[in-house]
Amino acid sequence: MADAVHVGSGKVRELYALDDARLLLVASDRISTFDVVLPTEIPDKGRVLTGLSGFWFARTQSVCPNHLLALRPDGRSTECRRLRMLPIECVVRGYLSGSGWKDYRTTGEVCGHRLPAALRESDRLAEPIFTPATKAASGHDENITRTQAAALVGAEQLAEVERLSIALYQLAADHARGCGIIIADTKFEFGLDGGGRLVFADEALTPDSSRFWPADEYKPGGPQPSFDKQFVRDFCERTGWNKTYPGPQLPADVVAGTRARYIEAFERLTSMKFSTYLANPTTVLK
Ligand code: Q0N
Repeated sequence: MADAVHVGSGKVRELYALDDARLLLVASDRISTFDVVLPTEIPDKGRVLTGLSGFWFARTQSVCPNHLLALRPDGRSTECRRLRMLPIECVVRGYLSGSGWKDYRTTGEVCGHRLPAALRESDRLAEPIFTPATKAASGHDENITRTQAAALVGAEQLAEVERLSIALYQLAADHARGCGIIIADTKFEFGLDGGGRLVFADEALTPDSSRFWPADEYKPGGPQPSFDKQFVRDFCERTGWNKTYPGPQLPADVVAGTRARYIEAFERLTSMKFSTYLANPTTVLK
């Protein structure tokens, strides 16, 4: 890290340049809810998400090349290839939730996909749909149609990231379902390497980039509990917090319960003990 140059910040991650060709992505233990980063951290959250991303990158190589070069021994830092990122977020939805549900309710469509009438909140879709978004000036993601996305990246490029996104989602959602986790939706980012080839980048199918739901509690017709953040959300609702900065501090039992849920997601999906990952992060790549 001595000569890594800080080049960017997300809400809960930091990006450093190692050299012209490589970046270091560092996942913190910060947690956000209702779009606000809370003052209390969840110990090991960044390691869980880094390990899960590594797991999915290793298991989706046959679908799409990715940016991962190495996981560092700290378990929270990923060395990756430096790419030219596409200016769209590649969202795939297998279930109707969040902004997808909101848009469907008001227009009957999501990003130009006309859906059947009378769907309920959290219903499973007959087929997963590709629903791209852009980073709006506000920092908030804004859903766009595939026609608008094609204007940003080109029709050919868009068709290819749509095909890859759906294939990645289907592979992961099928695996997760066998582990008792519904991946309701997820957001992918792609970049281009020096040869103009598409590369799967950023984080891969983590609870921060996706909606994870416990399958045994799935009940369409309303919002679903979050696999990872539900204790935090419930606590925040109980405090009467108005969901603007700053957020409340979390009590120890909420921190411990939330940490346990992240680790449970890791262990269910990877079928590996989290302690094995901590002892040697590269084990998740095998
Ligand atoms: C990159 N972002 C958006 C970390 C995540 N492999 C790459 N090459 C070039 N640029 C990026 C990547 C990746 N991944 C991705 N920004 C730059 C998300 N960031 C926000 C800050 O924290």
